[in-house]
Amino acid sequence: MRIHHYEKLWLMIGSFILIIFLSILAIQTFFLDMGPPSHAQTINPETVRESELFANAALTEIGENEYKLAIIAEMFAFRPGDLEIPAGSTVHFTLASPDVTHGFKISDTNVNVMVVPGHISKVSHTFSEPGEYLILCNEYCGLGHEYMANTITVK
Ligand SMILES: [Cu+2]
Repeated sequence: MRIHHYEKLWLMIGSFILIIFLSILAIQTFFLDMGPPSHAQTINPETVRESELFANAALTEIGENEYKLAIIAEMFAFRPGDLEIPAGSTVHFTLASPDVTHGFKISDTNVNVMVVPGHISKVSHTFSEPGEYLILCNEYCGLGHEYMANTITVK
C-alpha cells in the first residue's frame, strides 16, 4: 500500500502531538502530584451539620503556621463565614455539603475544589501574600448561588 508523503507527514505530526500530550499528563500525575485523589472519604449529607468534624468548625492551629479548618458549603453560604488568617500560614481545608454540589474556589490561588454531597473534599494552601481572598462557589447550586461568597483576610 502506498501512502502519500503528505499523509505520512501528518500522521507523524499527529502522533508526535499525542505523545507530547500524554507525556504532560503522565508528568503531572506521577511527578507533580496533580492526579485525582485515591482516598475517598464519605459522610452522610443529612448529618454533616451535627458531625464531629463539622459541628463546631473553627480555624484551629495544629502546628507552627499550620491550621486546619472544616467548612460546610451549603445553600447558600460557606460556614464558618469570613475568616482571618495570619500571613505565611498553611491551611488544610476539609469540606462537605449537606445539600447539593457546590464549588470552593479561592481567588488568586490554585484552590478549586468540587464539594459533592456524601463526600469529604480536602485541599491545602499556604497563604504567603497578605491580602483579601475571595471564596466563591463555582458550581451552579440554585437560585441563591451568587450569594455564596466569603472573604479570607490574610494579614
Ligand atoms: Cu453553591
